[in-house]
Amino acid sequence: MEVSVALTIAGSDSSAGAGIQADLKTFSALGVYGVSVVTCVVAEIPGKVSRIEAVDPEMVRAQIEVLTKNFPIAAMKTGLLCSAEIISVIARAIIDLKSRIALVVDPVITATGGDALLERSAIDVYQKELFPLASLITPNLDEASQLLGWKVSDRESMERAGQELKRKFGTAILLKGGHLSGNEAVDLLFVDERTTEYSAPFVRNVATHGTGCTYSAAITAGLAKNLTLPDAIINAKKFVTSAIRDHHRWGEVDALKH
Ligand code: PXL
Repeated sequence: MEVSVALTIAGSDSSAGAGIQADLKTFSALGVYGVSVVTCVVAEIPGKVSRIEAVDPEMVRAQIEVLTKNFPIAAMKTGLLCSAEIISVIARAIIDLKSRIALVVDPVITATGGDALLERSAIDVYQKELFPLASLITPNLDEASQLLGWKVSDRESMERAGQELKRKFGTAILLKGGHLSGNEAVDLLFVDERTTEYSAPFVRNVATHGTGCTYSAAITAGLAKNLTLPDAIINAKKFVTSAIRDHHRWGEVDALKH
């Protein structure tokens, strides 16, 4: 049986709820074969980053080269990219694939717990070099606020922000309102002249570490299977909502109590 292949370019999360690990698990759950390019290694548990170490940019380039030459990659995504230099290397390595392979850019800037994951100077390079290659960019409200320089905090400002980001970067924007207060997690897709709303009941009191990674990986899996962008988003929203609802819990580790 032939299986579609998707590529993730992202960081490694030691707790495996986010990053490369979340992406590969999502690809696998959705019947897509995932290949990966590691950009950095993060020692962390949900809510607490203890150390980040970047992979040598030349090693990032080598991983992309060997994969794109040898696998029939049908769609790809980026997650945590760590530094300006790594973003630049990635943009140069994938620029020739732009017309053939859909690229979902999850503009990871901070962890759900608030820890900074990306060098400040890297945000500029993101906008100049990587965003122009994207088929879809998936900021949450914090990331949209950082990209625009003003606070996106409610439904009305989401509408304005989405239009402005779409115009600024010339591509489709999925603005994720999961951090809004209210009973619904509402996301807005801005593509061409249309705005489409995707909503799901908000699940409270759950550690949502890795939700953004899982969502963008599920969209990428849908695109790899040749779904249209709206259909890929509908399926991905269902997948991430059930992943949050059916979350795992684990017991306390004895060592942590001392
Ligand atoms: O959820 C954002 C994220 C992305 N990628 C990696 C991460 C995190 C959050 O901690 O560790 C590798």
